Order: sequence, then structure tokens, then C-alpha cells
Amino acid sequence: MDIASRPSQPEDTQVADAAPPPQTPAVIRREDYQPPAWLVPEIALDFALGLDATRVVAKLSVQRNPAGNGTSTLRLNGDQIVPVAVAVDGEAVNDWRLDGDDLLVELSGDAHEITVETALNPAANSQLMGLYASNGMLCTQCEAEGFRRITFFPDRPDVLSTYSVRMSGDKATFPILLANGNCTASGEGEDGMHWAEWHDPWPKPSYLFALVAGDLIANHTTFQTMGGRTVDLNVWVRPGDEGRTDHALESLVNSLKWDEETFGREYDLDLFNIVAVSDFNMGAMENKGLNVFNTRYVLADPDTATDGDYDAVEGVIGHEYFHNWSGNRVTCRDWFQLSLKEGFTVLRDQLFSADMGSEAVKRIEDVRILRSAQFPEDSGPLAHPIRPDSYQEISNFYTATVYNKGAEVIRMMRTMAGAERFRKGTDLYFERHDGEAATCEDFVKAIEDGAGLDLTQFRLWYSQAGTPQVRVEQVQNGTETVLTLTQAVPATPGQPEKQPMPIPLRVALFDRATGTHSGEQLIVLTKAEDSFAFAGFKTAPVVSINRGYSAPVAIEMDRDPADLVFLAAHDDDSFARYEAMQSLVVRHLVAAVDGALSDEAREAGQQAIGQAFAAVLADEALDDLMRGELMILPSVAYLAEQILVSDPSAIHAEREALKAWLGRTCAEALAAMHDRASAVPYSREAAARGARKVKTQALVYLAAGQPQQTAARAMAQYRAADNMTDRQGALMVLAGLDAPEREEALADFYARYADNALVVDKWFSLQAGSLHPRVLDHVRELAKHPAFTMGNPNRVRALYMALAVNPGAFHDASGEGYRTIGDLIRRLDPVNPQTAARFVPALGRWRRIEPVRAALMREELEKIVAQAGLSRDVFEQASKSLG
Ligand code: B3K
Ligand code: ZN
Repeated sequence: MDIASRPSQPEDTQVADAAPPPQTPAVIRREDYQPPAWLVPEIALDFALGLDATRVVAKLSVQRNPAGNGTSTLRLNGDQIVPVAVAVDGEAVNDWRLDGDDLLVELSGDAHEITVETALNPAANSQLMGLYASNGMLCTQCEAEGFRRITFFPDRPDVLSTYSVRMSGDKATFPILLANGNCTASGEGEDGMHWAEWHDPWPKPSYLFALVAGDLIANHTTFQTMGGRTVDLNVWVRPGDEGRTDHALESLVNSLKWDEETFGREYDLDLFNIVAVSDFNMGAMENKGLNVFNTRYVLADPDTATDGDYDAVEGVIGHEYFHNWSGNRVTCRDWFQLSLKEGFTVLRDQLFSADMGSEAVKRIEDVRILRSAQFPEDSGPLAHPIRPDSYQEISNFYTATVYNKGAEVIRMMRTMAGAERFRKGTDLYFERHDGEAATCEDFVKAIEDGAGLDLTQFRLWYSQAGTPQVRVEQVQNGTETVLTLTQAVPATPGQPEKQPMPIPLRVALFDRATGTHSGEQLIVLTKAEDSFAFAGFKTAPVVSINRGYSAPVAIEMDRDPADLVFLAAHDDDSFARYEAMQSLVVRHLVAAVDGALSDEAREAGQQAIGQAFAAVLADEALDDLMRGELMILPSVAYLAEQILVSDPSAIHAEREALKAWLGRTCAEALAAMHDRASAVPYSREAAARGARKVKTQALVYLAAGQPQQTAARAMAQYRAADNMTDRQGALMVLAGLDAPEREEALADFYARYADNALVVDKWFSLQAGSLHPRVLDHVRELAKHPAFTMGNPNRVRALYMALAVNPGAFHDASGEGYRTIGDLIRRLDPVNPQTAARFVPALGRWRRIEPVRAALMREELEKIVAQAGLSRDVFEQASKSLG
């Protein structure tokens, strides 16, 4: 078919000479949602692939949507692409228009075939959205709005199409050609070319489209589904990496099996491909039948991946696979509904990881992430509800709030319903909405109907931002214990007033004499203030509340430190035990930072913590994985949350001083623990993983307490290491010490792993995140290291995100930490705005920081917003942070 060509349009560049991005981008509002005017039931894409020149011919069968506004104008979104040619029903047309980046075509009837040709330069696509080149291969990333960088299309999640893809390219460069669905045909062309055709029978939104072409090798197995389908599973990597794919493949098999057993969800194609790419903006992407992953969440072997890396691979493989139902079969109506798929899928991956390993440890890890990443978001200038009301750039809303708080909100429904009734709700949700683009409201309604809950008031969790504060007062009236609970949801940007929300709290009351309780209860606080009475206590019991972290709230309760020591030693809920230990430390450190501690009070606080800490070290009933968790002090970010306006350096200094005190006080027990754990041979079994965890924890405390002596111990751990967990743990400790062993170990590590990008990332991170007093100098030098590049998001994050979350260095009184991150944002923005924008929140916390540092942070934000041609991504984050 002949389609008209427009020679005046640049044909060979992905990045057209774009107008400078607007400084005040349009605000998109949830309340303005309109159904699409035109639907696209089918699309055929033909790619002529080349690393620096790819031609795309897209054929869209479009139909007027009876539920739309009836317009005869078809709007196809584009982003920095230009149409080479446009045809309607096979006839070339010239009367199309561009409105900004969008292509507008006038249509006379109700159904037409639109053909558009575009020309792309994947090698020049440094944003890593759309079609781009990575490490000699081609791959795509379309969520949220990347498809419009490939071809013109109604690029919104409520337009679902059946995709047929043909691609051709040089066989030597691209021996493997992959897309969504099943491969339906392939063949050889002339001059070393070959081609493949793929068809995905499941209608999907454009954000789930994927294509990969390159030199890849697969680790393969098959899986028999509960319905008897045999599925081919492949993990594709660059040749040479295949020896590090077994864990990913095993995790994938476990994911398919778990989703059948736990949620009754069966896989629906004969093929499931995962491809690992080195240049990727985030963790992974759930494209239908063709997940694209950051290598970081695929590659693992004992020599190069830590136990934490293994867990992350398992979790992310599970997460992306689970999206096949929660995200793909039921997708989102619009991007405001993002938590519909992300919150639910995070909950699903959390439950999966808990079932694969230790439920108790997993819960603690999840809460730690929530508190150090989401709590600061919820109390800062970028706070938003899990279902936001407006955005300028949707990429900025892939946040800990939408993901992790979103998961907590759905977990509360599960807690209130119980696992069985919750499952009835999710079954109903999948049954009702399979094949649809749904809303958060659809989900809540399905859980309400299926699980038999009244969630009327609970819906507030979707619309109100801010972490609720729950105050607990305990009064003893004779043999009755009364808990009076009050809740307050803090004001957040655009939401000055809040209503009380239902807060489910698991509670147990412990008898002090026996150290036991007579059963856990679930109470739901629905009012601003309410009282709950418990009969049968001769003396005031010790209250264990929000067990299992049943609600994502902050509990405030004045209590005797002895009660916390009691719970840290006796609580039979592992999370509550951890929480008691954390509260003990939080109270002490907050008071210390406040200058409110007399010498005696400091001594008493330390003694209480030391007593609980020593009990944790000595408790033979504890497994080491849990012991390791209980040993970790609350993060500076979480501690800073407890203080209205803080000096993060002071918090950091107090926290380090406590570590040093514990290291000195418990030196003997810690050294014995290090010796014991060092004798355990490497295996992936829980006991051996636990031993590795406490081994490095012991080293951390010993290094804080006795730095010089510990350097030798750490170096011995480094030398003896036969796995990355031990080696990285030792190097982390050494990187923070001013000792000759530091340089020796860092040089050895780099020389040993210079060819392994993921391990070199660790080398950058350990230095930028270290406790060393000269971190900022190290970062400056590392930025000039030949292995550093701004083109690879993993490398950028390895160096600079490690710095941004390193409280000592980032908040250095000189302001150099802020300047380093400010400079980075300005330099990275023109290369990769999405990754650049991720660094802004670190500077955006200025209102909660003491005035001298706050002014320095503001200064950086002001320089950022003043930069000409700033992306929408960074503009939105920086301007809201100043606002
Ligand atoms: N859905 C993707 C995230 C896409 C992010 C786009 N900026 C990965 C995930 O959450 O599974
Ligand atoms: Zn996800």
C-alpha cells in the first residue's frame, strides 16, 4: 500500500527538535476523566529494526466509541516523533495536523483503518522510554506513556487492542526477535536479514506492548498449569550471563504455582518470556507475556549476589508475574487508578515472599521500607493519596505511597475480612472485571460484596493523604483495662481537613506475672476518639497494639521503658517484638537529639536498650534471620519523622553513638556471635542465611565500638568470604573506617569484579553510602572514575542515590551534599528526566530540616526550577517541593 511521504519532516531522528518544555505543564485531573472518543480493537505493527534507524508502520483499526463524545477528530498521542506518512483506509492523506506532539486526523465514518509510519533512532533515546538501544540490543519500555514515542496512538490504559507484530532485522545483530504473545511465523530474508511475527490474543493497553531484539540466550523450563496447559518459561540474558539465571527461573516457577494456589489465578499463554536489560529506569515491567527486567532483578549467583539480592529477584519476578492478572487481565481505567494494580500487586508479592521465606522477617522488612520511604513522602510537600487527584507527569506517581501504602490499605481489608473471605472478594473482582480497565472503586466494591464487609468509611483511605497518628491511653478501672484511642490525620498539601478513618488494630494484653496473654483481638477505631474495655485484669497489663503492623499508622503511647523491654523479650508476635525494640530506641534517640536527656536519663535509656539488645543476642529461641532484624536500629529517616524540625546530622551522630555504645558494651557477645556465624558454611538455607546476617550485623556494631580492632576482623571476613553477602558486608564496614584495610579491600573488590556491572554498582554504592568522614570527596572522585556513566540508571543510582540516603554525608553542614545532588539533577535532566526526578524528594524535605540547611536545600531547588528547558518530570517535583 502506498502511503504519502512528507519529505519536509525529519525522518531519522527519534528526538525531533522539540520546543523547550513548558515551565508550567498542564495539570491532569482525575475528575476530568472522559471515556475515549475512538477505540482501537486491533493494531498491526511492522518494525524494520536498526539500532540507530528503525521504521515503524502502524495499522490501527479504529472505531467510534458509542460511549465517547462523538467527535470526528481522531487524536493519536505522540511524543517527540513525527509522522513520515499517514493513510486512511489505504489512501494517503495530507490533511492531518499536529497539536503539540499529538496527531489529529479528521474521520468521516464510524470505523476506519489508519496507517502511520514513523522513523526512530533508538540509539539516541537516552530517556529509556519507548524503543531504545541497550548494550547492543533493542528493547521497549511503554508504561506509562512510552508507546507514544514509538508510534501515534490513543496512549491511555482504557484503550485495549489486539496486537499483531512483525519485525525484521539483521540476523547477526538481532538473532532473537521477541514480542508479546506467541510467535506465529518466522523466516529468513535477503542479505542476512530475518523476520518474525508475533500475535497476542489478549487485548491490552499500549503500555503493555513490548518488543526485544538482540543477541540473547535463554534458561528454559516448562510449567504445567492447574488447567493442564504447558507453558514454556524462558529467562533471556546476554551470552555469558546464563549461569546466573537459575534463581530467577526457579522464582518464576514458584510464582506461577503460588498464584494458582493462593489466588486461583492461572497463566493464560503458552509462553512466558523474561528478558534482562542493563539500561532500565526502574526494576522491571510486566508487559504481557514478555516481561522486561533490569539485570539487577534477574542475575544472581552466590559469588556476585547477596542474600538480599536473591530475595529481591524473587520478589520482583513474583511481582511482575502477578501483574498478569492484577494489572494485565484487569487493567486500570486511567493512571489515577495506578494503585489498583500496584498496591494490590505489591501485597501479592509480599504475601508470596512471606510464603517462600520467613513471614515474620518479611513483615518487618516491608514496614521498614514503608517507614523510611513512604512516611517521609506522606509528611512532605509531595504527599498524595494512594489514588491521587491530579498530576503533571504520571511518572512521578510511581511512589512508595501508591505502591507500599497502597498495599497496606488492601492488607487492612484482608485483616478485617480474614484471608478466606478476602479471597472471595478477589475472586469476585477478577470475575467481574476480567478484560476490563477498572477503577479502585471497582476493587473496593468487589471486596465489599465478595468478602461481606462494609467499606463505606474505609474508602477514605483512597482519598486522604497523610499518616494517621493514633494516641493510646491506658487506664485501669478495678479489673477492667480501658484503652482510649484518638486518631488524627495530619494536614497535607491541598487537604487541610481530614475525617477519621477506620483503623484496624490487632491487640493483645499481657499479664506481667506470666508473660502471656489470653488471645489477640481485632479492634477497629472508626471515630476520632473511642474507648475499648477489656475485663479480667487484676493489675494493669502490658499492651501490645498494632500487632503485625495491622494498620499503617503511627502509634503514640506514653509507656514505661520497662514495658517495652518486657515486650521486646516476651511478645509472641514477632513484629510487635521488633516494634517494642524500635520504640525503645526511638524514644531514647529523639530525647537525646532534643537535648532533653540528663546524664542519668541517658544512662538509664542506654541501659534499657542494652538490656533488650543483649537479650536479643542471647535468646536461643530466636532464629538468626529474626535476630538480625531485631538488631537493626531505626533509620535516620524514620527518626527524623518523629521530630517536627530536625538536624539530621545530630540524629545521625546520636544514632552512631548508640551503636558505638552497644558495640563496646556487648563486645564480647558480638565477637562470639561473629565467630559462631563465621563457622557456618555457605548455603541458601535459612539457618546459613541467618548466620550471614548476624555476622555482618555483629561486625557493624563492633566497628562502631572498636573501629581499629574491628578493621582486622572485617578484613578477615572479607578474605575468607566465599560469597557476596559476606564480602559485601565486610567491605561495607571497611568502607566506613579510616584504616589501611579499607583501600586494600576496595581495590581488591574492584579488580575482582571489574567486568561485572552489577557488582561494580555495589562498589560505587558502598563508598557513597559509607560512614567515612570524607564521603563527599570520595563521591567527587568516583564521578570521574572511568566506570562511571550518566547513561546507565543503575550506575547513577549506585553513586548518587547512595549519597542522597546517606544522612551523614548528604546533610553535611557545608551544603556540599545538597549541591552534589542538585548538580546531578540539573545534568541528568536532559539525558533521563524520569531518573533525574527521583532525586528531587531528597532536597524537598527542607521544611522539616533546621533553618541553615533548609536554606541550602531550597537554594538547590531554586537553581533547578530556573534551569531552561527543564523536563515536566523534574519541574513538577521541584516546584511542588518549593511551593
Ligand atoms: N509497572 C512497572 C512500573 C512502570 C514505571 C513507569 N515509570 C513496574 C511494576 O510496578 O511492576
Ligand atoms: Zn508493579
